[in-house]
Amino acid sequence: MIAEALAHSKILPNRREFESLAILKLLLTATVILMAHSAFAQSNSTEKTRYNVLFLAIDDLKPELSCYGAKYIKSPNIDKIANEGLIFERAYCQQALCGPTRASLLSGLRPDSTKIYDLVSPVRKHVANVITLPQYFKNNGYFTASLSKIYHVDDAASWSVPSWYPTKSITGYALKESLDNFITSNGRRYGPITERADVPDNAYADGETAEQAIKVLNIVKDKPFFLAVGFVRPHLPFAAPKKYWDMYDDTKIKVPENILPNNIPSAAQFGVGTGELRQYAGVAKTGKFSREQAVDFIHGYYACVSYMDAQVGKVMAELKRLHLDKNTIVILWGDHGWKLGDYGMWGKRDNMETDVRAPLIISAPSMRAKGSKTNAIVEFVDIYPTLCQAADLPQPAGVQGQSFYSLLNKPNESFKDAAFSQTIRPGGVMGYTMRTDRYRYTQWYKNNLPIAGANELYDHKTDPGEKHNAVNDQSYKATLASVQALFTRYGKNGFNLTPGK
Ligand SMILES: [Ca+2]
Repeated sequence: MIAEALAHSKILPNRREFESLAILKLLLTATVILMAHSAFAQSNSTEKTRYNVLFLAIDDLKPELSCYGAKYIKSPNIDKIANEGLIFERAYCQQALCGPTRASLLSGLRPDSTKIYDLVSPVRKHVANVITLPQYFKNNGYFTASLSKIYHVDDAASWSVPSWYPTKSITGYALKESLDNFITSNGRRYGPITERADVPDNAYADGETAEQAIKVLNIVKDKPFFLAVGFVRPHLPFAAPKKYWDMYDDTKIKVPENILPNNIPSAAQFGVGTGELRQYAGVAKTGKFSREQAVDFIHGYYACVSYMDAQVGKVMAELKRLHLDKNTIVILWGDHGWKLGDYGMWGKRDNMETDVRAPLIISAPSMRAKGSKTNAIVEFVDIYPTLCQAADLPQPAGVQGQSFYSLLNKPNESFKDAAFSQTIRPGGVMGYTMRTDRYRYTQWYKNNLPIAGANELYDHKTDPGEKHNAVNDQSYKATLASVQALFTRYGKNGFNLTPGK
């Protein structure tokens, strides 16, 4: 039965298949886990006590949470993890899109090494023998399991048992009128952009996922585990139970200024990610959104954040009830940022702070900086070696990040002098961006050659919102030269080297 289930896990779902998988109920049933875990327990009975990892992956969560200073957001459960852990104020993903950012984080390789820039390629497409983060834990005697969306395209070799998916579609709705309102766009079916149904939490995927995580914790509690739990809200559509919508008052929601950065190069195709939101039923394909619509979108996003936060809370409560909080490293990360009306845009895929800066919180039993924040620049590619060190495993070979474990004890130390991200555009165009302590510098390339004049410089000291591209300003001439020198030092292809001290 285990073999049969494992055979199923070789299915590598793309985004569309992901939903089909859910429908097929490719469930990691309690029985399967129990059998696999029992066999595992016998073979590891002499293991010393080790730290578990609870790996919470949140889809499209931007760092707009109460613990990040956005006091109007109701995120008490994530705030609680932050109170017992460390908030990374300046954590950067390597590409602001689900597939590439997850493939990069989980492999410890930058996008130019995984060569995964899209939503359909499995992590091993170009690096067949890569040892992924969960696989490394598995190889070191851990029981590893994946619930809901962890990879964008799953990787069976990462897990001790087949991945589990909720029966409710990750893009699902609870109301019949929503299901009756589907439209077809680009060959895919899209429902309404928001839904506020008076339904219990488990009427949507994330509620089901929390329930499954609780079941799994009870099964694996006695042995070292790496449990990856993915929550799919606040990713579109903004569908969440009504009670979470009721936590926010429309009249108090602020809509960001609808102003594009000036002098942005055309190669950037700025805001192209808004196309995702425009696919949903009832959303205009072009033009500006009314203030009323913008408020509705933001309200929906906030409701989804609070709904997801409540599910995180259920899993954390069970971890505590089982006394596993004493020996479990908890990491919560959003896979990239999101423009929630920033610049009048909606979505991801740009090379801006709004897109590549993402939430990252780590709570480890042995850390000293509990309840702190760090301004150190860290990259998602660093998470793999960091978790290995936190769990007292040998440093993995071949990863392109470096462990920032020391920040968990000394959050005021500096770490890297720059973080690097990239984003792809059609026609062989790729933009690389570098964030230093004060500046963001971006250079666009076509077929690996720099596009003349297609670069950007933002000064966070005077322009934290990245509204003014100062690359042609005479007053920034010297700054530009020094920032470009650093960029050149790492090199366009130097993104595959480990930057830092
Ligand atoms: Ca995402």
